[in-house]
Amino acid sequence: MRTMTPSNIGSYEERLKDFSWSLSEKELGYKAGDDINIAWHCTDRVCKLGKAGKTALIWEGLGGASKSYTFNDIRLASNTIASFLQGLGIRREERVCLFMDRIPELYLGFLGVLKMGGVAQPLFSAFGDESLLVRLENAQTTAVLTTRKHAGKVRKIREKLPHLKHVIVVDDDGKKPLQTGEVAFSLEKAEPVEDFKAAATKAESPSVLHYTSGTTGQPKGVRHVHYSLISQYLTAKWVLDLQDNDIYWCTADPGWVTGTSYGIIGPWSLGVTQCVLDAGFSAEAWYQFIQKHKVTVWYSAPTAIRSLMKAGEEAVKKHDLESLRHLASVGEPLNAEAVVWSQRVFGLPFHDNYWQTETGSIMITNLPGMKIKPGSMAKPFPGITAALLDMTTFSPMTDPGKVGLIAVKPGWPAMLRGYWNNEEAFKKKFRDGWYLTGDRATLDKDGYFWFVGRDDDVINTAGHLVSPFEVESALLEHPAVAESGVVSKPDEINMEVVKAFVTLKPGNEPSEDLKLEIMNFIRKKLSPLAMPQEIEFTPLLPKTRSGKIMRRVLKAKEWGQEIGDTSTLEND
Ligand code: 6R9
Repeated sequence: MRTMTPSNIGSYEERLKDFSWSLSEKELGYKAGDDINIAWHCTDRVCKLGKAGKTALIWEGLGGASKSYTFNDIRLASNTIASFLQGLGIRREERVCLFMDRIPELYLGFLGVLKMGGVAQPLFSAFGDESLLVRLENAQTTAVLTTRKHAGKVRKIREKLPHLKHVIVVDDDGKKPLQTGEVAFSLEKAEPVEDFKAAATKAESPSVLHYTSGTTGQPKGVRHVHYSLISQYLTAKWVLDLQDNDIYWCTADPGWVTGTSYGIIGPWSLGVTQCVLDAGFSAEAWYQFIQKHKVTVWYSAPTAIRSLMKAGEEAVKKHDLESLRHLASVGEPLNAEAVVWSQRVFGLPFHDNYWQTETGSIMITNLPGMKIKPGSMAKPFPGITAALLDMTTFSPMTDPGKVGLIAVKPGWPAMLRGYWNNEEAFKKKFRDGWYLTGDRATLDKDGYFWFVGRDDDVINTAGHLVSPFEVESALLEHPAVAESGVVSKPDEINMEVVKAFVTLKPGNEPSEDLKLEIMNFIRKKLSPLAMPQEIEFTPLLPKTRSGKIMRRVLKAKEWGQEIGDTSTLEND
């Protein structure tokens, strides 16, 4: 039997009443003007609070390799890495890229960079040399921390990167000589640095540089500062409900903002134990992992949840997942069907929450204790003023069901401070005192937000706006459908009509009959205007590395257009 603990947030309404971010500042022992260093907070401070011997990280790699670190271990490791980087002559605010698989050094290196005042630039290790080049060039990166497995890609582009002074290989085995400008570092062999004075960074000192998933246009470097901790700490505490005894698992790679804000900073600043599984997706392996480590809080994404649904209920039943007590999801709209499914098979709903690389922390969310309306993102986090703006006048509106632009009042601690080297793109994100997310939604009479689509994904058929999410969610309810991507295709009369790309669950074969059956099934759920004119079965949908369906790629095909930047495409 599951034991239910009272949630950290208690009552949402009560918290709204007198909310101030100073609550988070106080809990973190921070006052305006003080030094604030994320890495110090995640390690030294947690140790000072008496958790030095508590497990911080349980790591598992491919083939069963595993390691475990206490908070004192991660304090020492981040000291040692920080001191090594300083010793190389790397200075504060210089960009240091982390380019490796999800091995412990990625997490410890991230903290090490922040501790010495550098700007951490985590990138997906699966990136090819071209994708890497664009981002290192743009950020004028000084150093890259990598492994033997990925160093070859850095070598290929090294000559094109005059700013790149140091390539640090963290798992050198001495077998193959390193090249000029490359240096070996080993956490195991290095003398642990007991005392390292964390850089005296201030609230506005730069901390993390994340390149956006780039579902549209060129990837942009999103600049964050150390003060973001104030948001990340409290959202991790209230939305993820992280408590002292939790074993937390965030399935995101730190190449994606979810993997840093809530895969490093949030949980560790709270002194919570987290697990990392450095392996690709497999339902069996994931359930095994939860069972083995008795994971209590699980933060994942719709793409993974849909894959679990595809794998079926039998896989769930084979495992003891009773340790789970709270589930959350981010990255894409979470289909109502996925929430209903998770409630049925795990006995717990996934709590959807909405935010962006740019927002740095969770904005709109299903908080513990709040009524869940499956398919809705629910309400703004306390301290977040989110609204829907009219698409032509840009003034806030509350008419239930009317599609508007999701906007947020600037000023929350984790807000981006700019795009790297791209002031113009940054300016475009603001209008009439609002930060524009580039997404659209509707509000219902209870003030719940319902996601419609990204600005460029919404379909305009004969003047009617169709939400790709709504069509995709209807499709997902059909038992044969695993996933779908819905886009517009050109049409002489209606300008645009709806087309659905569909992948099938195992045991289903594409056929004209199945298409008809699916059409008839969704006809009952959708308005006639939202009905796809065409369904195309496809074995695979194009996705970003963070698991988002790249509708832009599907759409370009329909419109005979250039696909544009595909550096974040997962299956390239
Ligand atoms: C954290 C993250 C941001 C974009 C965002 C929106 C989509 C994220 C969502 C969601 C509907 C949710 N998105 N969460 N859409 N419901 N719960 O994902 O950052 O990679 O920058 O993506 O993802 O379109 O604008 P990022």
